[in-house]
Amino acid sequence: MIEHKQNSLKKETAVIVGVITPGNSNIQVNEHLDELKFLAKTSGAKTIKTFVQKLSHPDSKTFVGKGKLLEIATFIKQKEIDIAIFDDELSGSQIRNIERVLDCKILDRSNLILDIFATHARTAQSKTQVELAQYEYLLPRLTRMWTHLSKQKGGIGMKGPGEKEIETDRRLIRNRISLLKKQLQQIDKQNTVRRKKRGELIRVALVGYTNAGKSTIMNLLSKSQVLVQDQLFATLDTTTRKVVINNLPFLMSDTVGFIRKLPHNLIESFKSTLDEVRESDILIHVVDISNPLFDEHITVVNETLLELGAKDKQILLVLNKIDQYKNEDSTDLNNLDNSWMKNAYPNSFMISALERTNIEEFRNALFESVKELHFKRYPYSKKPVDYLPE
Ligand SMILES: Nc1nc2c(ncn2[C@@H]2O[C@H](COP(=O)(O)OP(=O)(O)OP(=O)(O)O)[C@@H](O)[C@H]2O)c(=O)[nH]1
Ligand SMILES: [Mg+2]
Repeated sequence: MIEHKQNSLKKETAVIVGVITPGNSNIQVNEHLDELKFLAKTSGAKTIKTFVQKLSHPDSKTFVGKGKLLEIATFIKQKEIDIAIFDDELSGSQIRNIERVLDCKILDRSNLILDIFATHARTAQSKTQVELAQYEYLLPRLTRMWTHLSKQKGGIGMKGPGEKEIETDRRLIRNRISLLKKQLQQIDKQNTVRRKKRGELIRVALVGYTNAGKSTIMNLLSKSQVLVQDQLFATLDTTTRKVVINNLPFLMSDTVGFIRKLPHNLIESFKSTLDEVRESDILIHVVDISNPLFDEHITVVNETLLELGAKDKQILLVLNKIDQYKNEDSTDLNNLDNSWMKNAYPNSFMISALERTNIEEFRNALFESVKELHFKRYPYSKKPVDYLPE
């Protein structure tokens, strides 16, 4: 795997840089930057200061304007900051221009996401997928990174960038990319065989924005012990467990979370991990309702599902973390059925997976959905009466 992982970011200090464009409110931008801070924290970096600038669009050469960049440079020099993190994917030339002024490590949102994925990957499949996404991200930006790569390959040993060496590295990367793609195809084949062997059970997948509580719900319903952490992308590999409600068995999968501006090549390379989502019968879309941008999160998840070709499934919407809901709009928390959230999402379930609030109601609804589908698909299996609650 490409080596710029958690260790390299440990205890490093960072500043965060974002722009407020006409379509976005200050509140929205601040939330986006808080999320970037959370990504930085998950990678092991400590954010010291956030810089924002109002612009009609990010500057094509330096992302923010020249004056702003100089202001950031002064701060970085004074405080000996290690990294400047930008809230958008930067082009190779933007990185070079910015680096010249700031004289520190420049990372963008995609870098951080790739970094976290690299650190959290556990299986051969996810490790291969992350490496593929990293190289695809690197390829168009190679002019800056080439020295690092030539070191990794050993032998080239050049001191400064030259087109010939960059071309050699490009070729090496392209070869590596095609090898990784072949390896992934092989892993996919094995996984498809494994999935087919599972037999005729209804399949349910937990999907949602990262950190929404998918794994917590998985553990609650399937009595398993998947990793739960207050971190972004704690889950990368899909876990599938058999769940039995009222004697009716079905399969439940916990999957990788989504995020806004998820690098496109990550979605591409994680498509096979997300086969479970594509092939499942019912999706449980888990939302962290305590996040002020939960509406936007729902949209991001729906768009990602669309991109994966999994939007037309039966979806149970679960508004989680009601215990932490910030009651700024005076919602009556004892009468959530009359709340604006319930009006906006009438078919949703409001729960707290942590405090186990309304879990039974949700479990019953899930049971009804699975049962209905089960008998539609297997009309001659056991009679419905066998699955009545005990
Ligand atoms: N307050 C509160 N916290 C919750 C609730 N459900 C989950 N959490 C916390 O939210 C954090 C993320 O939970 P996870 O279950 O790991 O979330 P996830 O959706 O699987 O996240 P990723 O795998 O990282 O995408 C953990 O710290 C959980 O303890 C809830 O109902 N209320
Ligand atoms: Mg998880």
